[in-house]
Amino acid sequence: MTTITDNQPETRFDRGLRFKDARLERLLELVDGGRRLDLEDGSLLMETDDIHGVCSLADRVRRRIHGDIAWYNVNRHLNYSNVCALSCSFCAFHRKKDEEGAYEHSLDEIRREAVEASAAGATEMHIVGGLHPWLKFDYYIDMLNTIRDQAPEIHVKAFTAVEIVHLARISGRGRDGVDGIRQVLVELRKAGLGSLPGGGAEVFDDRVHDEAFKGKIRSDQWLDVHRIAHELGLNTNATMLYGHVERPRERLGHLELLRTEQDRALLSWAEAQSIPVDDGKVVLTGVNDLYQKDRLPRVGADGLDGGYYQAIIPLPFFPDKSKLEYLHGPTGLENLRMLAVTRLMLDNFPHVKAFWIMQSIEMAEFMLQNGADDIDGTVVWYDITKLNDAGTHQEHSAHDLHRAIREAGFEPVERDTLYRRVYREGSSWSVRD
Ligand code: V47
Repeated sequence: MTTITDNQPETRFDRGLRFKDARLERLLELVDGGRRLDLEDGSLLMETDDIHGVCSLADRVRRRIHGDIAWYNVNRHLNYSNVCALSCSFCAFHRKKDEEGAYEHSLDEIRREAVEASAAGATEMHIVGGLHPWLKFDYYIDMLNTIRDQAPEIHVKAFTAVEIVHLARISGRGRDGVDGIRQVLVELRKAGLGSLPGGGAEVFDDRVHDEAFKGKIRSDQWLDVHRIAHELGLNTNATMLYGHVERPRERLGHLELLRTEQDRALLSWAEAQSIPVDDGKVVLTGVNDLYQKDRLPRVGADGLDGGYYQAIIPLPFFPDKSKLEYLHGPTGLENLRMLAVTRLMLDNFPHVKAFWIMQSIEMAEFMLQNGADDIDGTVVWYDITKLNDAGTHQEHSAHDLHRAIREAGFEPVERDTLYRRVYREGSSWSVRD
């Protein structure tokens, strides 16, 4: 039994939690009662000195949903081109067409990448790039067809919302309208698109938009793309890029918008699956709740049964070589707090991912104990950010990921993109429900 001595600060050892900041006790009650935290609660989580308390709350929720499991996948990221019509001030990845270092992958290179990924037993290719001013829509369709021809077993998670809007424009399917977006998504899905990654969301706020990524789509269009993808049965992810010019309240506003969107997405999804809904909401209650056998969102021949956000990935800003290089970027503690706050505010997102490429593997391990349940995958190639002067080759083997997850005290579970368990013998694998 633990005893509290007189010279300790006011603390409570209630259900194993000890808070230096007694204001967090009210949040413990809310969290334990499955009640939603509001923006004021969020502000408290962002400002309290008791980061340990915030992390303990997040860990509690994470364990309720995922128990002692932590997820990873065997994947490959592919950044097909860094040529971009935009010049966002936070971004060090983009190049103009004739600038030194500009590149675009040919279809042959993409074919080779798919063959290698398949031989290595990858279950997913995560594909994103800049808004290339000259590549035609056919290039993107051919890219998907090529991958499907070479590696039909691989799930292609590709194109951020801003790329989808760009494709709607260049394909002539519609300038900015939702009809063009829908048509493009339908065509991409036919060619093999399996889901959308969460990139490009940055911070859903007009002030921040105009200061750090003017020219990019605003939040309404980003959310439109994901909403339409959900309506078409595709699952998607979401991100938040923090630690640059945004304020804590703007981060919370971003999370709140995502939470509202996910409420709506889950409700429509549950209705489409004939899943009974209590009190007009779908609640995450237990380990892998959305994926229980009788509730499994089966992916049919044309992938019609998804339709919600799977994971949120908080992304820490890397200032190096960007126009915002004068900023220092978030500290490790800020990253930890943001991850935990994300877990606590997004009570309707099944997964919170600590992307090891941007957090470091050591920090991702630590984050598993503080709200995260996923660390992304083997990655192999990554060009958008480079931690500690890494090159484009940034890889951890499945063995490394296992070790990291075990070190953090969790059981590693390999998943596919839709969070189904993967059973593997070497490079052969299958998913079972
Ligand atoms: O969209 C760009 C961000 C994102 C910088 O969906 C930067 O599973 C920090 O979205 N500093 C790409 N971030 C990464 C991404 C992602 C990663 C892992 C998994 C998933 C998923 C999605 O990186 C971009 C942008 O928001 N980014 N430049 C920078 N200087």
